[in-house]
Amino acid sequence: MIIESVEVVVTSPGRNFVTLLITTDDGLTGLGDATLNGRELAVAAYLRDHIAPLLIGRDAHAIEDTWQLLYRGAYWRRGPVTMTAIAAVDVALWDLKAQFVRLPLYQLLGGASRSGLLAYGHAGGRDLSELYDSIHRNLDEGFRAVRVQSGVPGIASLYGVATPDAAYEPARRTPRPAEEQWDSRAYLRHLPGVFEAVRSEFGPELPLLHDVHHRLTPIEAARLGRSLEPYDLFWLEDCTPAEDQEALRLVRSHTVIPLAIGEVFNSVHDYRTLIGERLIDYVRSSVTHTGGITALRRILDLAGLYQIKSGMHGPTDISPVGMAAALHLGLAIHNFGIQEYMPHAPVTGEVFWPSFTFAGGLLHPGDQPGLGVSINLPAARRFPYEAAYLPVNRLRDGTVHDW
Ligand code: KDG
Ligand code: MG
Repeated sequence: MIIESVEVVVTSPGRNFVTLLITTDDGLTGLGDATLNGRELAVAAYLRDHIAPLLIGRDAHAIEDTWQLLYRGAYWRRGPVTMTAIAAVDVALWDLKAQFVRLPLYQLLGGASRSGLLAYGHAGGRDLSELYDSIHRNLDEGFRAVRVQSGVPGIASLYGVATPDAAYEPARRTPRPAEEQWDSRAYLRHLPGVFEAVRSEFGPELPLLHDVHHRLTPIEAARLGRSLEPYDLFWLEDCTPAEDQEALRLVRSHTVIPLAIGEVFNSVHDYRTLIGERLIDYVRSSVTHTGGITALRRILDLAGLYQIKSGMHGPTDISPVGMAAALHLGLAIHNFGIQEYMPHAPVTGEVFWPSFTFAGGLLHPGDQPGLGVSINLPAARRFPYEAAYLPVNRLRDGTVHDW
């Protein structure tokens, strides 16, 4: 199975996506997701200019060798652009191999370890009434676990909080990043009351999650974790800036709330302290941003030795191709925890045709050969790239803060 052509497709049905297509002399085409939110064109150029020429003529079956060639061979290692590009190649090659043997990809990863993947949806509201409505909508859609994000009095716009009339999408198609506000003291005062109210409204069973989005100092995060303990959260996510692995030692020593981290990581080395010292409970990395199935499987195997589970990142900036890859891997591994699932806008379905399903709160990758996703290229051309940025945060005095 020799690689004959490599194409990078940048398309924007509802939001920007970068997709890699690798076609072989057998006439098979494998797909990989290369979408890096707000920095899409950097990965597209990396793939087109620096990786595609190296792939032509190579054996598409040589997945591990190709991964090592792209990782070690660049000399410059790691980083989100590089690792997203490598991930796209890796996933496209897994897709090809599975299509070649006419099996759904999860069969090549060891077969199914469960009948479906527990998914969590996103609920958010500016106040309790909007939040309750949003949680009810998630339950009506079939979710059996819900992430809860709330407005905070005095903060005008906040990560994860939508208005009821519009679907939430943090990357906005504006020439410059939108500015949001942050106030840790106001947030720390308000949030425990929100979870107290949600628990008493929805009862003890429903798994509830929360994303702090990297905004607190370690001691603030420790205090938040303690104050949320009575409400039995499934996890507290990204409570401190993720790259500071040692910060979690302090948080861990003060609270027993389960911790999840890693959506901005791109390498096993980002996790060595966190996993080795059991400072987290869930690995948030996606296949798309962490070097593909080959690399994320290594991280999750290491995590499994420490009873740490997967909690793969699954917002809309993971394309349907990236989501399918996550589901095949999640179905096969032993230490699956939960899968984030933020369904794409209906218009995204004009370009990407996935075969994964969501029923009874569980996702399943389906049983088509390969990843089970195809791309409609004429439709993709109808949605040209539009610049979009994630917001930035400022404190009340104008200081830039982690978003
Ligand atoms: O690209 C950034 C988003 O994917 C991120 O803000 C979403 O934090 C996120 C989550 O948990 O889904
Ligand atoms: Mg997050």
